[in-house]
Amino acid sequence: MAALTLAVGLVYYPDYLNRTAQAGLLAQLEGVFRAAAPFTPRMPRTAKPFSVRMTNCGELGWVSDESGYRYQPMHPVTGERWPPIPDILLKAWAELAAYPPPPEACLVNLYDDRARMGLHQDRDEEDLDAPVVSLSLGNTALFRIGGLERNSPTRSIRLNSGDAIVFGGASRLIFHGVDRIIPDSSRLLLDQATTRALLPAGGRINLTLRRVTQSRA
Ligand SMILES: O=C(O)CCC(=O)C(=O)O
Ligand SMILES: [Mn+2]
Repeated sequence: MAALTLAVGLVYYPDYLNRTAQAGLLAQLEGVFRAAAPFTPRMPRTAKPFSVRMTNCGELGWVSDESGYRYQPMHPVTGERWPPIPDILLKAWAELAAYPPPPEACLVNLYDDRARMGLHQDRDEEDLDAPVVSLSLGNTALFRIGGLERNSPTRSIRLNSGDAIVFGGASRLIFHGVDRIIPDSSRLLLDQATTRALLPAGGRINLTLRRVTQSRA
């Protein structure tokens, strides 16, 4: 498995999942979408809708609305508990996180080709010793990576279908975001569109695994 260290604690795994594993993961994600339909989060205070749609699996899910950002055990629209995290994702955490407590939350971000995500830090978790493990499926994202300050210098990399990236240690709180999605850069979601009606027929899916509560005394 190729691993490129981009900064201390920031490791990029190109082609972490091969095409067969990506299709297997999509099959498992279809069950997640059936149990927890994607919703449109809103910005705290302003209630402006995100361009990204989301759902979650795991004991806790990340949500955002007028009351703020938070983790909660239930879907904000249906009030149901989130479905379990698919095996392929638990295995990715076991292989890539080097952190024995299992992930509690997997945020599923759905990007259409016009969606983006502004520069931000992942800092709603209590356990900042655990890394964040992120996987990409579908169209390529131009992913911006900064430093620990909002105005630190940034660079961008392409996250392609099957790639993984891990933010841990000294890079756990780096600023990052998605500048844009490159249309028609992957066939993965198009190819399964006829057989898996619940999945998006294009765009990009990002899976972000996190430990939320403190797992060490
Ligand atoms: O879509 C991505 O690659 C990043 C998602 C992200 O940073 C987040 O959900 O916090
Ligand atoms: Mn993030």
